[in-house]
Parts: sequence; structure tokens; C-alpha cells
Amino acid sequence: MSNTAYDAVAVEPIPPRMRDGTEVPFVGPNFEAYKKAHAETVGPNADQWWAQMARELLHWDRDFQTIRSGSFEGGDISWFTEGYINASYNCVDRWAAQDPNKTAIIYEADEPGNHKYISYGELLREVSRVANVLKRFGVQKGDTVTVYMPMTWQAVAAFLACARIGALHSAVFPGFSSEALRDRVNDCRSRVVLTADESRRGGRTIALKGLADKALEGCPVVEHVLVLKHTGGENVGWVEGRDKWWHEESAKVPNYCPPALLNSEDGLFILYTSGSTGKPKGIMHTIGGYLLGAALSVKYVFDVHPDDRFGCMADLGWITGHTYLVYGPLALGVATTVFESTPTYPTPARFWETIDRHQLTHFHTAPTAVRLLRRLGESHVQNADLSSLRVIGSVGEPINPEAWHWLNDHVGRRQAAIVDTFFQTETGSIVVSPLPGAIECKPGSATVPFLGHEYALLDPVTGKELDGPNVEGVLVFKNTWPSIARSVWQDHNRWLDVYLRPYPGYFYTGDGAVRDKDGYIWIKGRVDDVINVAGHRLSTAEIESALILYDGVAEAAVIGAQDELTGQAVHAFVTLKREVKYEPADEPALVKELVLQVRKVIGPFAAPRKIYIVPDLPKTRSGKIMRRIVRKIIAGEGDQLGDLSTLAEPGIVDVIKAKVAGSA
Ligand code: 6R9
Repeated sequence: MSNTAYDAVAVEPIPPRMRDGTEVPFVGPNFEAYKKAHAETVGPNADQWWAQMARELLHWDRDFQTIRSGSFEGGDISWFTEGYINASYNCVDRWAAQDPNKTAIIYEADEPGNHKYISYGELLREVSRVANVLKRFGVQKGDTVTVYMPMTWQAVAAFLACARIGALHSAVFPGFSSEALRDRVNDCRSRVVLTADESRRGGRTIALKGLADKALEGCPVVEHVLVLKHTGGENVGWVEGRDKWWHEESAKVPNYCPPALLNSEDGLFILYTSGSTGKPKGIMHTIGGYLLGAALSVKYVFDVHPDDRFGCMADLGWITGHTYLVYGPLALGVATTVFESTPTYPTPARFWETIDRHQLTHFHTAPTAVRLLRRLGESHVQNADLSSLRVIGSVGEPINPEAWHWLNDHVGRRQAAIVDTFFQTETGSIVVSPLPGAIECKPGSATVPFLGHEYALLDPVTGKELDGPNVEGVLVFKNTWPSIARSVWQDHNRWLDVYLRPYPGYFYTGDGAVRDKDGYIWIKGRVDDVINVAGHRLSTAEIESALILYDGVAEAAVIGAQDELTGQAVHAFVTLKREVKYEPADEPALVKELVLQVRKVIGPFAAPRKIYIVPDLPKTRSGKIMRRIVRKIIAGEGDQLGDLSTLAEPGIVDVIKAKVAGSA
């Protein structure tokens, strides 16, 4: 499919209830309304608009005078410079003061039935106690605290406790290996680590404390480990003097801790991203700007109103968990969900039962989960009452049109709006997305820039802006915005090199994108996910979408392999839906059909040179397909795969290696 073929994609209408007065969306009723709203938030009045939003949505302990300063060229971005603001106060105290019994957190535990509602009043007490414990451990403003905790409501309290006293949290996925944890603790020099005895997910128990202990053997700077008794598991290893029980320490301190007076540009958290090479980068965010981006995008992108119950299924160790599970919903004073389980435990109806049980108004997940559930069939989604849902979000990857339609038909039932939201750890909050009451979607497109954001597509070689419709280039942003990261922890030069120096005057996302005839943005994936076959620029996402259009296909990972004749050739790894009856002997015929499928959907030039049918794909815990791993295996560099610590199921690597070796 050439880039102009995006123009042929059918436009999906805005759901009737966003237009007929049932809902009153913040921005609507059509594209014109969006255009008008957007125009007022960029250009000459932009700073005034940001200042107004900051004062409307957040509580400032001291007002700011400067709205924006610094630049991409200078690498010295700063917002609301003189302002004093405490994120914990904004997310907890002001709502607890209004109504201490209002639900802050819906905790859906791994075992169905073990859910719990935590009120703003209760959250304030827990946050305060943990903050007081941290203070007793000697944690001060500007220190880092590593949070290696299960998906439980106390992990949210841990973030907010750090924020309360001006310490930066560094969350590490509970599924990360000991080595990965060790490297992250050492990089940010945390003296304190918060963890739990065990974590539980999908009925399986993970010895979290054991993993932490192994990691901490290599972390001489750690002085205190605070351990939440989560499962009550036995045989938890213990280092006397260093390890303390959460409940015992909490019982020794007062129930209230005053929020610290902090500057808007003080650090809020560090979050490590798994770069494809080198050691992980600790992306650093600051308080005022980040919190504004989080609150603003939850309000407008998800059209959130005060009594909503937000359900973001992302893990807390991911930027989506930070912004759309913790800070955004709580800064608006709505209920947020901590979902501890998996989409398929104990059955593939788990998400739908959770939405039904808590009458969630919003459901936010990743394409990988949607593809998995689509693969397991519609029967699981049919019996749940999903009528409370108003907006459904997708994030993390381009969403294949088939997955989009599945969400729309079977989950939203054509009543809810779907928002395909694009952002990055580095952007802090959503930068490209539809607004539910204003933008008609084209499945597969993240559509338009968010309020206050201006983007450009650049020619990757000349760095010139590409104007007009039907162009493809690298996605960059012009002008700074409040929630953009400020630096890489202890390595400002790396921040400049990776994001601000490649195209001076712009923030470089590392993603390629197309603008179609209507000005809609189609994210094509990381620029290293672009394949060039005999001069045809193909996106891995595009070929993958063509493959999963084929009836029995569940997921696909496409890479470019070196080829003497064509520069690169397309290689595809494909998994099948569970119900497909498949014998290894059928493989040649199936492969032939799949090649035909790609030829049919995209064109003969995109036909895969090789297709491997495999039981699973290598993925990160947040569900991103790690194409670099299959790329290296294909390139014969299977012994140089580098850091596999971010993989959800490391065992799949050997299965894929064997498959590739067997078909050479
Ligand atoms: C939020 C998150 C960022 C990368 C980003 C892009 C991909 C995220 C997307 C999307 C297409 C979307 N990405 N959302 N691609 N459509 N809606 O995932 O942050 O982990 O830092 O990853 O994810 O490639 O550059 P992070």
C-alpha cells in the first residue's frame, strides 16, 4: 500500500451519544471545533492558554510568573519556573478534603472477588505513613527511591509518598530480572528500595523479594528495604538491619505528613526506557509540567468528568501506568483502577467482568492485549454489561485496523469512542490522539495533534519540513510543552544527543509518520522498523496488519533482512489463533497463502521472502514486539542479543532460533 492509499480508509463516525446530547464532550461536535480549539492553544496565545490550564487544573502553593522558558537548542526547558507545587497534595489532599469517602482506587486483585475500594481519605493516610517512613530512613528532597512492587494499590501510595517529600521514584517492572533491577538501582543510586514479599499475576506467584535480594547483592548503596506483606508467603529471605516490614514501620509513624514545599522544576520521577543499545536511559520528569500534561490529557483525550471510574490496564512500571493510572486520573479527583491480573485469568472474560463489576467508564489498554483477546474469540465478551463504557483507549503501538474494529464492535458496541493515543516516556503525556467528541477516526491512525502541540514531518536526510498532504517523514515536535522530559538522569548530554540534536530546534521522536490527504497522522513505528525493499519504503506495521487480516492469524512481527538484490527483504514471524487446527505438514501451504495475502493487500513488492509460523513472539512486558531480537536472529547474530531482561517470556528466543536454523 502506498502512502496515498491511506486516503481510501473509511472514516468511522463519532459515536451517536457524543453528538446527540447524551454526553457533552469538552471539545465537539466536529473537526471544525477541534481545529478552532487547537488553533487557540498554539501560536501567539499558547503561553496564556497553558497558564490558564495550569491554574485551572492544579493547585499551586505559590503562583508562577514565568510560563515557559528555555528551548530545544539550549536543552534548558523550564515551565512555571517560580511556582511551588506538590503532586501528592494535588492528587490526594484536595479530594480528601472535599469528600474523604470518595473512591480513589479500585483495586482489582489477581483472584476475582478480592477487590477493594480505597477512598481518598484512606489513601491520604497510607501515603502519609509511607512518606513518614521514608523520612525516618533519611530520604530527602532530590533523593531517588526504587519502587519494585506488584500491581497493588500500595504501589500507587508509594509513588505519591515519594512525591510528597520531594524524592524521585524510579519504578521497575515487577517482572524485571535481578540484573535489570540491579542496574537501575545503581544507575540512580537509590538508598531505599520498596518491594513486597511476593507478587501474583494470572494465578502464578513470583518471589519478588527473592529477586530483589539477588539484585541487591550488587547494590552496595542500598541501606533500607521496605517490604509489603502482600501474599503472606513464607520463606521470605531477610537481611537484618536492612529489611523492614511495611506494616511494622507504618505503625511507628503518624498518619499525616505535611506535603513538602517544592518547586515546579524539582524532579518528580525517573523512568528507565529500554533503548535498543547501550545501558537503559533514566528519563527524568519534573513536577508542575508533567502533572499538567497528565491532568489535561486525561480530561480532554478521555473526556473525563468528576464521577468517572477510569480503567487503565497498564503496568505501573510503564509511562502509561504513571500518567494514565496514577497522576492523570488522581489529579482530576476521579477513581482509578489498579488491575493486578492478566487479560486471560482465570478466563478471557476477565477485563469485561472487571469493567462490568466496577461500572468503569473508561478502558485503556494496548493493541497486544486486544489481539490476544480477538484471537480467543467473541464468546468471552458477549455476556458482560459494558454499557458504562464511554471511551476506550489504545496505546503502545499502532493498532491494526482489525483490532480497532474488534474493540469497536465487541467492546464499545459502537456506542463508545475509541482513542488511539500516541505518546512516549519522553513526551510524558499524549501528544497525538483523537478527541472523542470531535474527531472521526480512521482505524490505524492516531489522527491529530493534541491541544497545545505542534508537530512536523521532516525529511530524514535534509531535515526540511515536509508540507502538505500525502507526505512521509520523521515525526518531530516544535516548541516545548510542559510535560516533556527534562533530561536523562546524570547524563544530560545523552538527552541532547538522542532527542534534541538530531534536528536542531525540534524534539525528535524516533518514529516515522505519514500525513494523509485530510491531515491525519499515521504513526509508522520507530524509524528503524522501516523496511526498504528495492526502493519501496514499507512499514513493518503495515505488513503485519496485512498478515493479521488473514483469518487464522493472531499476531505477526515483520523485519527487514539484508538482501543482495533488493537491499532488504521482508521476513515475517506469525502466530495463529488458538482455534486454528494446524499440523506442521500444513506449513508450506499456509505460508503460500500468507504471501498471497500480503501481495493482495499491499502489493507484490511487499511479499515476504520468508514466513515462520511460531508459537509466540518475543515481547516486552508492556506488550511491545521486540523486533530487534528476531532481526538479530535472522542476521545470524543470535549470540549477540544483548539485554533480554525486558522480555516477558525469554524462553521463546530459543524456540525461534531453532525454527530459523531449521528452515535455513
Ligand atoms: C506510551 C508508550 C514509545 C513508543 C513510540 C512509538 C510507540 C506508543 C503508539 C505508538 C503507534 C500509538 N507508540 N503509542 N505507536 N501508535 N498509539 O508506549 O511509551 O514505552 O516510551 O514507547 O511506542 O513507537 O515511540 P514508550
